[in-house]
Amino acid sequence: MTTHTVQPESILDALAIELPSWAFGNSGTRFKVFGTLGTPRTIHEKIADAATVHRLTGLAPAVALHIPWDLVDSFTDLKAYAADQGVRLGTVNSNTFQDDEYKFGSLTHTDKTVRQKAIDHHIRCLDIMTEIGSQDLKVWLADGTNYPGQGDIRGRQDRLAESLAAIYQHVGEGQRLVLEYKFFEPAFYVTDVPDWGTSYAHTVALGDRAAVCLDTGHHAPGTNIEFIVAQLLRLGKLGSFDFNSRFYADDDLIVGAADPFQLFRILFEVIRGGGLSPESDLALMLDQCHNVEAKIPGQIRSVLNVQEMTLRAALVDTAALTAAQEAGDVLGANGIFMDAFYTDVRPQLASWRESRGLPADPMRAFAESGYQQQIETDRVGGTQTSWGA
Ligand code: PSV
Ligand code: MN
Ligand code: MN
Repeated sequence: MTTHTVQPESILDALAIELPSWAFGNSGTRFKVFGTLGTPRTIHEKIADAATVHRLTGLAPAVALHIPWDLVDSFTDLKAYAADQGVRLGTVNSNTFQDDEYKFGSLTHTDKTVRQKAIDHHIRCLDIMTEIGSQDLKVWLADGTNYPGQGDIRGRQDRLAESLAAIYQHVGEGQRLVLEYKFFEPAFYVTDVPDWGTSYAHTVALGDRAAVCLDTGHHAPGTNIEFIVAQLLRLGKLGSFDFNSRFYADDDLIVGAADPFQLFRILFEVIRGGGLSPESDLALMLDQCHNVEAKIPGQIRSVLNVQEMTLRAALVDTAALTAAQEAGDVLGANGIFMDAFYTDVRPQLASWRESRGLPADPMRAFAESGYQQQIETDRVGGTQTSWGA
């Protein structure tokens, strides 16, 4: 049995959380998308906002792109722009859910021309990744059906496997395809990649350059997510996380807001399974939208929540825990676990920040920086970006 124990300080130094470009754009529900003063009009402005989060927290060195939302003429120039801002370009998210042709599916579609269009889109994303030096192609599919009998469940899996294999041939050295699952929405009956088992089966069939992406908001209520984390890490197939939190469905709220204890339990298994050790290539990312709250502080709060629960999880006395578990001391073991969860690490994190030249209180530092007022003055005219555009 391999148990990974870590020094809390080294974990803090290693923690890096990618920010999604779309978190800085407007977002909402099907009822309303509210515009906000200062919202980025371009990917450059999104990157500038993401870099601000990193400058104040030291936690967010990369920005994930969504193609075609973040398409530019020159990705080489965009890479240089990001570097100037102090961040790098990270995961590339594909998008096969917005074109009319995809009404009945993309990689699973019965029409070969539609499947080929979706495959070609992913190959284009891989080319962009090569240009910007990005590791992960994240594939989330909206494919599925709404009514029993509407589609051939099995045939759709076969076509999915074939399409993924065609994309996988183009995954270069140092690159990975991470396949994200989600139990429902937009499809309400069958979703073609609904759960970790399906994602696991497809990524095992593809090979070593494919792994599972676990989005914390993509499970049925009551699902034990930390169990899935433990299992996928054991199997060497947990590629990446999309962090967010939810009360009901795929709410995309601030990670750790709805259930900090769940986040703690997940991060405990991440550490336990070696996901934060130096040799791990597990990628941590946020996948959130800020519909009513301020976006940049929303992202700052999110990465701080992940950091806080990571440190608490690292504080679990694993030697004492193992001893209690092996002695059958149920309440003792649970008590050791809970002691770490209830530890207030905020003063320790403030000192960690100060020792690295970061503001002790990043939320406050942002509020006092004048950045928000500046972007509200500067960003007039043009079209504000939003989820889906
Ligand atoms: C849709 O559910 C979704 O939120 C997935 O989680 C993707 O990661 C994200 O959109 C971006 O495509
Ligand atoms: Mn996601
Ligand atoms: Mn989602």
